[in-house]
Amino acid sequence: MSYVDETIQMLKEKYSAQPEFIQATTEVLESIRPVIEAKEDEYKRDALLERLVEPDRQIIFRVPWIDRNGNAHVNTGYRVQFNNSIGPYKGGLRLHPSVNISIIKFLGFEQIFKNSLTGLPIGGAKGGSDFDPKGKTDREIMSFCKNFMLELYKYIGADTDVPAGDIGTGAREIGYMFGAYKRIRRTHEGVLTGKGLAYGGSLARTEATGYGLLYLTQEMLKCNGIDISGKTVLVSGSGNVAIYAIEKAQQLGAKVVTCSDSNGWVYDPDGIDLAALKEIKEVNRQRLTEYKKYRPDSEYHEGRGVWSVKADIALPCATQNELRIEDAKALVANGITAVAEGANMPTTAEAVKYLQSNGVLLAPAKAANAGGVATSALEMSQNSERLNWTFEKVDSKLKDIMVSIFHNMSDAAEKYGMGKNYVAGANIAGFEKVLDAMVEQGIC
Ligand code: NDP
Ligand code: 2IT
Repeated sequence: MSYVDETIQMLKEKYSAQPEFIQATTEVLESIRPVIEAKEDEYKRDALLERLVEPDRQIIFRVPWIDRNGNAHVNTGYRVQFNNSIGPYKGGLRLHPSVNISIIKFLGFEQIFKNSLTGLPIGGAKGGSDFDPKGKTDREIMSFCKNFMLELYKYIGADTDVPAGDIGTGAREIGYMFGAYKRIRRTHEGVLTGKGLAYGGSLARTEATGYGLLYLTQEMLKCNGIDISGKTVLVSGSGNVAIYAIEKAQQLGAKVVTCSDSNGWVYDPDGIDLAALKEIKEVNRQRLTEYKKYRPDSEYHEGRGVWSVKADIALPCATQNELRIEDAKALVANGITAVAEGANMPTTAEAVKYLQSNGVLLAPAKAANAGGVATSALEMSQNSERLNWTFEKVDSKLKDIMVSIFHNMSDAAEKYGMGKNYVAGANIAGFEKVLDAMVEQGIC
């Protein structure tokens, strides 16, 4: 059995209770097979793959917090520091009731290669908690965030590990966590990104993941002879990534006709009203059922269904495994041209294969949504030099990074004879730099 297959089998046996982690590692290991096989004996002797798939450390802790009635609750906090070969650990914090160690490990593993693809010096990590922010008051969120940081602070720092936002963690939560960190450590440092502009945040970080997704999508389409302008786009989700993906898609002349939340989805044939969506989600923190009040001609449907609409481009921007085989079949039947992943691992392995084998251009998450963490790294640079860059400067660097990520993954796919398999291209291009760094630093 080859070294890659041995490693996949070991993971399946050892972590059989961690399906998302197995899904993410299997995909990457399958993709990097040709790179490993070129020096299989050496890598096996040095347990390179075992060192790659086992996090440097996994921190799991208790987070007590107090609700509006004075009652205490306990959630579980996580920080998985996966790999710091190319820079300090970097990755977001997810607050969602579904969070468990499998989800945090898959996200941390993906982050290693995503961060490498940005070309910036950042390692891979992820954290979060099974705390559910929905329906909580500001004070309850504050109580949770302060208590979360009361433990997390021991393990992070501007040159050690720099967390950021993810599902359920936005500017409000980062602010409360930063305040707690600063008070405990007595130091005002760039320990978190996605900070408010008043205390060290970067312009364009809020927009970065969604904008970056569209910059990469635009480049991918352009290189395949397609103009994004005039195209019809499906977006899922209605959070940070979805909202700014819709904004940039509209700026580029495309028409976005859907968005969703965990309860249902909106179809607006005239194009999503972004001002209404921002007011509902960013200002009022309401459900998408409100959208019809702003746009009486739109449709609201309970449950899933975004991928059943006919369009040219699909941008899954909600969560993992939200685009399944039956969705892939519906998209292909409706003539979809491209899928670009705003969320992390939103497409199941089966759906990825189906889309690719039907000629759909598929930009994988670790490339397509890398604009968020890339701009986080630009925030770290600004914090280090104690300067703030203009929106235009950050946005233009973001665009350059996304264009270069597209070409790196496309070139890697080409080099290994994989045509337009951008999934494999991104995995290989992201891995090569991590590989060099791990080999040069010896076994540790
Ligand atoms: P938000 O919390 O701002 O928004 C998440 C959106 O996805 C909401 O509309 C939410 O609906 C929906 N959603 C979340 N979980 C589920 C679920 N289990 N089933 C159905 N819908 C769900 O998060 P972000 O926009 O920041 O993150 C979205 C995705 O993008 C995630 O995969 C994240 O890891 C990824 N990402 C985020 C980056 C960032 O910078 N923020 C960077 C790179 C990737 P509801 O409100 O009903 O829960
Ligand atoms: O998945 C991701 O890349 C993020 N949630 C952003 C991480 C970051 O450090 O900005």
